[in-house]
Amino acid sequence: MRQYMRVLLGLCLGGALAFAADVAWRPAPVAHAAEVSKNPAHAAGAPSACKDEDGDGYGLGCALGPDCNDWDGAIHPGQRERCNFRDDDCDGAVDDAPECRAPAPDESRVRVPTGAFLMGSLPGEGAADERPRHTVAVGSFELDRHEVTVRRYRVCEQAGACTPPALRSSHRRERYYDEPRYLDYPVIFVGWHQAAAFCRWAGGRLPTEAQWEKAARGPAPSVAAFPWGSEPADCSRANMGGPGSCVGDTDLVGRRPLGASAYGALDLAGNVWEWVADWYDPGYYERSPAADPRGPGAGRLKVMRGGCWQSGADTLRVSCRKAELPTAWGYNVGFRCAYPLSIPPKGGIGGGRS
Ligand SMILES: [Ca+2]
Ligand SMILES: [Ca+2]
Ligand SMILES: [Ca+2]
Ligand SMILES: [Ca+2]
Repeated sequence: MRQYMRVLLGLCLGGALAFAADVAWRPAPVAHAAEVSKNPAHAAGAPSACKDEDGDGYGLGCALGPDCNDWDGAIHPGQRERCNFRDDDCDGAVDDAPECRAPAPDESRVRVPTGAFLMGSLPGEGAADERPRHTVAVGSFELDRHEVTVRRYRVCEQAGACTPPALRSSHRRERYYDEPRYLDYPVIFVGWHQAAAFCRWAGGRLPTEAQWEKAARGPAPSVAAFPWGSEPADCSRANMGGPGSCVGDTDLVGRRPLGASAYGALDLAGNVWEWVADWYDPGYYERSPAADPRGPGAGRLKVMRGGCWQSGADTLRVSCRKAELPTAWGYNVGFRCAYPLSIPPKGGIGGGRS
């Protein structure tokens, strides 16, 4: 399993390996085609073996039908939906029973005050490009509380300031970008330049790596591994993957208040990877400025942060770095924006929790 995750996700690896890993996750249509062709039910003449890893009767080629989570026998089609931040009945929607209510997402921002934080990882933690751990001073800024949603991105597109996503589906949903029920889900299939264009239109810019990691880690002396602290990652805090997979796709932004960072930002870990402004340099922390670093002046790969709905806990750590070509896009990649401080904060805008 660990090998599988490494190949698929590029677990906090250096640039070259992470780039190689990108091939496995970037093109959704190819991934779909591969899944379909592996399913004996769709392959004429193939033997009809039932591959049911968790023994609930559902799986590839099984008479009852496919399983959306073959690690967990309590999750399968026909199961009753429970309020557990997972898709128990495999209909592609999480906690969709009427009694499972999620907070209504909004376009509010959190405020991250001026101050130092501890960026990166100690020897023995994470990947080499996360080291050394170093103190970074970051000036105040605001950050979108949520990942940029389909709803917000569509307004930008309609205004003529954004170009459409490369694909209008999601990993498991044929219709996504044009489907009203997913308006408050994160926009996906957008490259770095599209993300940057949206943030300019919205009056901000992509956060720097340091801004993103500070918003996730909180002020010094915090060294917590996750935005919510040091408690283990699970579906109540992050839409994650691996054996504890929650959704197997994107989810409503802000569904998991327990995953809030010290400043109140949600879904920094999991759901979708988030483009940040910086070029990638695996050795940057050795020589980066101590105040408001903005990354190398040039490069080939851009950084993304936070892991996604496919990621295991190691990749959800706040210090994990992933690098991709700026032209890359994926069913698991989105972004959020940073803004200069609005003075004074008004209405629902600008109200950080701390
Ligand atoms: Ca199964
Ligand atoms: Ca199952
Ligand atoms: Ca559920
Ligand atoms: Ca469901």
